[in-house]
Amino acid sequence: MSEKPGFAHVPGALDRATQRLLLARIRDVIALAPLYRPAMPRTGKPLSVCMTNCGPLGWLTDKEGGYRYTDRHPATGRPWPAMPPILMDLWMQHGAHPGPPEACLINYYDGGARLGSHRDEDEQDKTAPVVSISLGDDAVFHIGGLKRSDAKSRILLRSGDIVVLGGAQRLAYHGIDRIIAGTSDLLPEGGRFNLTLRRVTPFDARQA
Ligand code: MD6
Ligand code: FE
Repeated sequence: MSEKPGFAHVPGALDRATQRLLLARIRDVIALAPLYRPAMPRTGKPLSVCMTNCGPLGWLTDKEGGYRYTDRHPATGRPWPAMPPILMDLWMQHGAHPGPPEACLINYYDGGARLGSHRDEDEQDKTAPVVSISLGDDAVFHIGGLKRSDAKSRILLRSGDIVVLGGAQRLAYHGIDRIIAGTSDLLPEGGRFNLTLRRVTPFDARQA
């Protein structure tokens, strides 16, 4: 937990058996919706992170269309695979939001990958938190404030950790400085998965 309201870091939220189970579900998703390398808007510069999604919506970026949510995998043209029940459960436990998650963005980092400082702001409904789960090698995560120039603090995210960005921190700048290769044996191939659960459209409890 932390001094920043709306930000939570839960070290060791998932035990090793749960991490293995979740990893198997992520492998199932990737078998249907392969990891691909997205590109930055306008410049088309490739990201160092590979991505895919599950759930009714998925986040993507490419040169022509920029940052957005779509209902289909950009390479296969098929709908994103269903969200595994274990991810719905983790959203309920850590997200504390009445509506179900609509997207799970799956990021894969090899030893050299990083993710520049950004805000998650492509969701229409910003009242819902973003819940993040780490699997595999340790990562150096930074979190600042609502302005890019705000001071940043750094925390080590380890396999099984959960981070929640909600409330006043929902739109805080954050990113991954680097992966520390060889710090986990969960993934035989090495590297790190990060799963982020998101609510995209406003949830109307009266329709539930
Ligand atoms: C990562 N995480 O851990 C990148 N976004 O690889 C994020 O970008 C993130 O951890 C929104 C909320 C929590 C996060
Ligand atoms: Fe993010």
